[in-house]
Order: sequence, then structure tokens, then C-alpha cells
Amino acid sequence: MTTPTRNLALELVRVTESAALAAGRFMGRGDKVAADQAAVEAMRFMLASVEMDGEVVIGEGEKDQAPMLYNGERVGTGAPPQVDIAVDPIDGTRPLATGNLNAISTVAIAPRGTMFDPGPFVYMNKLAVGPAAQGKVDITAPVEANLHAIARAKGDRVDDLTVIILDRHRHERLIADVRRCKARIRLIPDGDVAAALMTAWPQSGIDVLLGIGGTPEGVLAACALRAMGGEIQGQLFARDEEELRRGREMGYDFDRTLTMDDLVASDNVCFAATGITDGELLRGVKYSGGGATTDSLVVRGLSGTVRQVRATHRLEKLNRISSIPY
Ligand code: VTB
Repeated sequence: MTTPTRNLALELVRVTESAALAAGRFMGRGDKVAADQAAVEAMRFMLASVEMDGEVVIGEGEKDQAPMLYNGERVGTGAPPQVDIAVDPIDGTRPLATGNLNAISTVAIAPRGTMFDPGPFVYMNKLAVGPAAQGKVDITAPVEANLHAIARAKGDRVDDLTVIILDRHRHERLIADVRRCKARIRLIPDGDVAAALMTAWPQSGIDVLLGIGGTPEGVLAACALRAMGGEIQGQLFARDEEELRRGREMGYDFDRTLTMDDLVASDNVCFAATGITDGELLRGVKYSGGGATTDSLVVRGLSGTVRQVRATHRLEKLNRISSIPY
């Protein structure tokens, strides 16, 4: 028994709120680059206020060649605790730019050295489930075996299950396999962090996430599921022989299953997410009357507390004290 300690997740929610408020202005405006820039700037500005010595492990990465919040960047005030930080200022830049659903802003932290560093390997095969099916699935097993295991664990029939999958050509075989089992499918254009969280969110109606998505998004999802209950397993996915060869040279094993412990080796995680556009998990930012509302999730691994934070922001006041134009 110890005295209660600080819950950094409650500070992180200001970071994702800030990014969502800045990015939400770009909904449907067709400009992914400007949206991302606004979100990154707001997130970085707010992160500077958090008392921590953070090192970005999952950053804007090399996929987008980002100049800010890049991997290795130091963020926070520099005072302890020493933490790894994973950011995704916008998961779902495309749906945001086109005015579609489920774009969110997310941040996670964990003790220094505990987050998986994917290096330049941007794709990962994933299987994520909620608490009921935790420990019952195996990403190396056939889809059919996993769907049956999930149905059994939940006391459901396989045709009751809904599988969420990124809408990509690379998933044609996966989709055919799921259809053969008669499970239902929900296809999403982007946003597989939110998709992984939905598996642990009873009201969402989603039972399992399958398929290949971003590795950074996989680490963020692992941080959240570590706290919410549930599980994500991954396997690095090489796009071609050259990437596979390079990965192996760097010591990455593409055949190995990355477990929760590999993806984030600590229960002491904090995770926050704020909706940018409406979704099953979170409502999007609404602006009106000189203000805005945001809807966020705040999750702390040590206690397992999941908070839903609905905030009202006074933009004319914020714009007086902040350099971010909301
Ligand atoms: C997914 C999705 C993200 O990347 O992880 C995806 O959740 C994987 O890459 O929103 P592809 O888009 O190349 O398939 C994102 O789309 C972000 O880039």
C-alpha cells in the first residue's frame, strides 16, 4: 500500500484536447497536411507544460517525414519521471480531411525503456480483443480458430461477432476468411487505434480487430488496452524482401509474436485520446458560440481507471493565453 501518486493521464488529456481543438477546424476541408501541422503544433506546445522527462519513441515517424515530435525528440519539462512517449496527433488524417468518422488524437506514456521501438518498420499484423477474450487468442492461429475462441470466451456465436478491418486491398484474403466463418465485418478507411479500443468498449459492438495497420498505432493501442483490459498481439510486416532483409540485419524478428509485454513492458501506462470527428468511441469537436466541446478518454494502467472527460472550452479566453490559434 502506498500513498496515491500523480495520474499523468489527467495532464495528457489536455494535450490531446488541444490537438483535437486545433485539428477539428480542418474537418472536411481536404487539407491533410495543414490539419496534421495544426495538431502537431498544438500537441507539442501543450506537452511542454507536462512535468516529465519524455522521449518520443513513437513519433510522427519516418512514414510522414515529420519535423516535429520526431522519434528521439525530448518533450516535457525535463523533470522526472523519465518516460517513453507515443504520440499520434491525428489517427485518421484522411477521414478528418474528407469529413469522415473516427479521427482521434492520442498520446501514451510509459516508464523509460518500456515501449517497443519499431524503428523504420511501419506495418504490423494485429489482433486485438477486449477483456473477455484476453489470453484466448493467438495471432499465428487461423482466423477461424480465433473467431471460435472469441465467441466461446464471450458466450456468443461466431455469427454474432463483428470484426473490424482496415479497408485495404491487402486484406482481401482476410475478409474472405472472416466471411467463410459467417462473422460480421465492419470496414474502416483509417483509424485502427480507435478500432483496437472499440474491442474493449462494450457499447461499441466490435469484438475483434484483425489485419495489417501501422506499427506506431499498435504500440498506442497496447498502452490503452494494458489499462482498459484486453489484448493486442502483433507481428511486424515487411512490405518487400528488401525491407525484410534490412529489418533482419537490424535485429528485428518478423516471425515473432509481439505480445502486450513486448509492445509495452509496464502496467504503469497512461493514455489519453480525444475525438476529432464523431465516432463510436468518442464524439468529435463541436464549435459554437465562441466555445468548443471535446470528448476524451483518460486511462491509467496502475489503477485501471477509465475516465470519460467531456470538456467545454472558451476559445476567446484560450486564444488570449495560448499561441495556438483555436
Ligand atoms: C492504419 C490506420 C492509420 O495508417 O494504422 C494505417 O489506423 C496503416 O497504413 O490511421 P496504410 O494507411 O498505409 O494502410 C493510418 O492510415 C495512418 O497513416
